[in-house]
Amino acid sequence: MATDSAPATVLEQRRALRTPVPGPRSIALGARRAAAVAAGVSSTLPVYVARASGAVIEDVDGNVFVDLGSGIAVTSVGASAPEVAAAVAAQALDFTHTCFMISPYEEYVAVCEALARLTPGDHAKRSVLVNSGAEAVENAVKIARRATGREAVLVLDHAYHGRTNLTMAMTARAMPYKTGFGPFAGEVYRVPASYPLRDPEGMTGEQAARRAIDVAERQVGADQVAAIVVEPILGEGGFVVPAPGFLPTLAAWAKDKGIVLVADEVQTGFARTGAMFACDHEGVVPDLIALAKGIAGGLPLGAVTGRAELLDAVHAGGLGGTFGGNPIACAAALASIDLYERTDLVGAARAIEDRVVPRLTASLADVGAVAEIRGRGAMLALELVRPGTLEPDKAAAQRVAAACAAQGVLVLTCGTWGNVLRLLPPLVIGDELLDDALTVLEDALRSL
Ligand code: PLZ
Repeated sequence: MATDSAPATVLEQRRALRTPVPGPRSIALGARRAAAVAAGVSSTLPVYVARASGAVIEDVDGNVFVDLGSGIAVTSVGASAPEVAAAVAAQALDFTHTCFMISPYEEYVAVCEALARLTPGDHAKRSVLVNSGAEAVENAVKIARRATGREAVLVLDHAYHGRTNLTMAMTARAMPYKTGFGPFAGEVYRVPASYPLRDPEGMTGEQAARRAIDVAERQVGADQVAAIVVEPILGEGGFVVPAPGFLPTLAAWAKDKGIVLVADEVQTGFARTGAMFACDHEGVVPDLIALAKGIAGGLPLGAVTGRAELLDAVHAGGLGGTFGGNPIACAAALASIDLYERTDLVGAARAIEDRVVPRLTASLADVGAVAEIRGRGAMLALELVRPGTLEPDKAAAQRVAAACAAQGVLVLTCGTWGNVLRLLPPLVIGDELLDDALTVLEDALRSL
């Protein structure tokens, strides 16, 4: 596989506004969109993209935005990373698809080898490749059920696992993900998460885990449970880092009860949190890990990696899909994984945390709406409340995001109550660009 073709367009890493946001061309495209695209698909910042590179996005009106979203934690290696673009181009010229279930190819095998090497634990591992995060989570549940012969699945409050029928059932928040879309898949049971800002003061991670285990044992029974699925840091639910000890206590309980521990690292995976996987921060070794997003530098790919005896418990033909592990997506993954390792993007994520957290902590100390600045690596968040209370303030988060957008900084929100601003820059963002975006964010928060 050749990766030495011409590099993709590289944009200057600088914010620039040439028109109001959105500009006239984006407005015109918005009108076409309204007549052609389903209303159920919405966009955070309705500017239409012409090009993107590194940590900037240029729209069709020539406005250049600082990207603090990475397409929801996907383009961690940078948008249109030249190495990824070259690998994609080379693979497309070799062959675009055969279907791995029909006639296999080396790229799929090489991605599975890399995942076995990179994911937590040194046990024998196997992987299956799919197209999305939701599909990865669904397959992890299928594997856990087949391997254990049990049916129940435990999930956390505030969880997000996807939009397919099973993963909707596993996702906590009704609006916009579930409302009107039932009936949902059965045998999914929700237990409390660890949410330090909102848990009783002083509650330890172990206590929070015991609270979850108690619900599971009373309402389901440990011997009925195939899997417990956890996001090591809650993603869409608000970038909530559990209290130390929460994950290890759940892991120990799962091990003791023969329950498969599934880490949904779709959002936290691939260097994002300042470790290759978020489980690494607490030395937790999941039995299965669900991956997607950052795995392939922007190409659609997902994976389940885990204990060989679990993956291999599934009968031949029980896992797969037409496009799963598409060769172009695999080539992009191999190029991305090379970048994560060779250019130390784990270190880059830590450096982003070190640059952002002390600065915002100091500069926003007197902004009463900011209840907490939290997160790990380049997965950081600010939870907004009505000053002096813990009452979530969604409107404030939306106002800040809109003010940032108007100034050329793309900031996403999240959280069960929609009141969390999240920062997910590409890990290659330069210091100057990051500082510039933080100034815009600080100004927006100060003028609340
Ligand atoms: N698991 C932890 O974060 C995707 C979805 C945004 P897919 N999160 C962003 C939206 O509104 O659709 C996600 C995740 C975690 C699973 C998924 C699902 O990944 O690739 O979107 O299916």
